[in-house]
Amino acid sequence: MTHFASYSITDKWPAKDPSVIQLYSYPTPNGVKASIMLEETGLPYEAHLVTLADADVKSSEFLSLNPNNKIPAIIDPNGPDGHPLGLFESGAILLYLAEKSGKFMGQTQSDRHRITQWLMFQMGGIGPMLGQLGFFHKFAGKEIEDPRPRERYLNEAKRLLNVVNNQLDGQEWIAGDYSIADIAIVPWLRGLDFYGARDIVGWDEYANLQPYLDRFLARPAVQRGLQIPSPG
Ligand SMILES: N[C@@H](CCC(=O)N[C@@H](CS)C(=O)NCC(=O)O)C(=O)O
Repeated sequence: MTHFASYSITDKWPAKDPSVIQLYSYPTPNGVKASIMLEETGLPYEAHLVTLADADVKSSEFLSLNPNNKIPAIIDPNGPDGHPLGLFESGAILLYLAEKSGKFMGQTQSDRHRITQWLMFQMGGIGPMLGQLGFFHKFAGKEIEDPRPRERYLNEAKRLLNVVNNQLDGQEWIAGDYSIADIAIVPWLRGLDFYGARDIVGWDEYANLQPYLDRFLARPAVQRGLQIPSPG
């Protein structure tokens, strides 16, 4: 089946080819997880630019797919039950695309669980904590005089970076082979530069982080995915 009748999002962002996966996103650390994964797997898809402006991400059309008003979100016209499947939450999207493509989830059931564990570590830890650090260090939160919120997120960011750094001792990727856990984590490490927060987290003290970021950025699919959808 290739119709999306229940998702009015396609009224505002019409599909040129309704037979392929539709991606609604913006190239932020959460957004590029989905575009990098789509580029890595080679699954056919079409990307739509949804900006973080209320007129896009809070429009009724976008909310028809993600009531949580956040990118990324996808519709697969050929979902597992033969019906279109809409999904939001970047972690859920990564798991789904890994299952659909049979890629980047390791070889064994144990690999699968370990990769899921590190994916959850990103979703519950790295993403929210580094995101809050960005808010209190670079954006509106930096005007708050009380130093405690910034310190709290800074300390938590450092603690989490130390966990990643230790896990990478003696291995190239976070959970064995390259996987969706890396696709989830590394865009957030890259984001520290955008937040101007590399120095305050002591980036250079973590010997394994820059080589990890470089390995990730050396992948052609990653380079392509980081530009999708083009913000114009
Ligand atoms: N847990 C969500 C977080 C997504 C998220 O925070 N998206 C941000 C951009 S990185 C967003 O859409 N913000 C718009 C808004 O909150 O209005 C996921 O991983 O998909």
